Amino acid sequence: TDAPRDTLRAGTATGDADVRERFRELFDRTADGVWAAPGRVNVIGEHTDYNDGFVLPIALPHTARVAAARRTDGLFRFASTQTSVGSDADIAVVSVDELAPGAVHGWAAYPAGVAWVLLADGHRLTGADVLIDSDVPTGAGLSSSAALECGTGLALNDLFDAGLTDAELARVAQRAENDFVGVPCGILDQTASMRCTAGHALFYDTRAGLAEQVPFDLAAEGLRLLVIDTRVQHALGDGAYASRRAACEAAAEELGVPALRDIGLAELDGALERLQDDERRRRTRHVVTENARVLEFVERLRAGALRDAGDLMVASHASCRDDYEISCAELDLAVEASLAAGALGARMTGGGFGGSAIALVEADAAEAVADAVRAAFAEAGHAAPRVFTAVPSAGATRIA
Ligand code: GAF
Repeated sequence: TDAPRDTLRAGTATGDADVRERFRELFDRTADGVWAAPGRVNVIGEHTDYNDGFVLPIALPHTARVAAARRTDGLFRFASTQTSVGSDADIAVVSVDELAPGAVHGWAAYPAGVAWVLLADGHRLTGADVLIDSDVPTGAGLSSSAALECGTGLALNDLFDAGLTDAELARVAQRAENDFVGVPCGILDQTASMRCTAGHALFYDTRAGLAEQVPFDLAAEGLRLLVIDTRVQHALGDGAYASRRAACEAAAEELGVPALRDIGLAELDGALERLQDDERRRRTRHVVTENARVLEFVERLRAGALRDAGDLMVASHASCRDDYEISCAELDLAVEASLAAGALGARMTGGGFGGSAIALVEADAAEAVADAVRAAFAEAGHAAPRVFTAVPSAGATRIA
């Protein structure tokens, strides 16, 4: 019999052999090892991380694979198969002494930033050759940056016996992005990349640093989670992300709490009355209700009622769109078209302003939902989206 048509296969992650061979060609030496760190989708809990709140990501099968070898002469050489194989000009070279914010630009700032943070923390890094081969879509809100950072962090941790835990490496990666690259992101993406496990969603309390692996076996329940990459490039560095974060911090200060996490659903109305500014009120309402939705989603997951959790995704999207104002026409269309075609729930995921949406669908409806989204995009004159299945995959690990 014919295999069912499946245009929604999960990631294309290859093994370690390719990147090892390319490392040898480029650097004319053998890699000491190969590490892999995944991208992620956040199932629910958006823009809650820097408010000390709750998130629920899964890791994607798409990874950044990092082949690396120690050097002893104080030089770092960073290369990417996406930009630089075979060409010396595209290798970012920086010495331990020169490594400082602003010294490295473009994609190489992410791995270089990780080395800089480790050095700043007193780890004795003496240089390394690093080649990165990633199939995490970039600019798609799927944490391609965190994958680069976490893969590099794990590699350097092993090469120099730094002895850091996954949670510590997530913080190192976040600091690289905050202080070296200059993006004021929270801890969601790096925690997902370091700490997710296959077949689970990671319920993470960003204040307590507590992680719980919640079984998220979509296939066993006859469900699929589609990722719809709108191909609208999102960028967190353009000020909109920072302004959301600033509004939340200002609201928390006005309310006299350390973070918006400290406002529960029961206190929301009172808090909204006390806030003077309408923008702060809407940002606060998003964060408080979104935290509550994460908790409710996890309850339903634990109760084996994932099928009934779609309404929380829909409410999350509306809150991101209307109160937090981080959606865009393509994300809204991806969600609306998915729901109209029978998705159980759908929402934008990640930072917003473009990037990807996710849709929870019955497995046997996946192709029809994907086709409906593609048709709606064509009809609206948008570029064709990239649609694939998100399989909850492993976090960062050494693969060779
Ligand atoms: C981006 C950020 F990097 C995360 O820290 C998080 O704030 C997310 O947007 C929104 O939930 O991915």
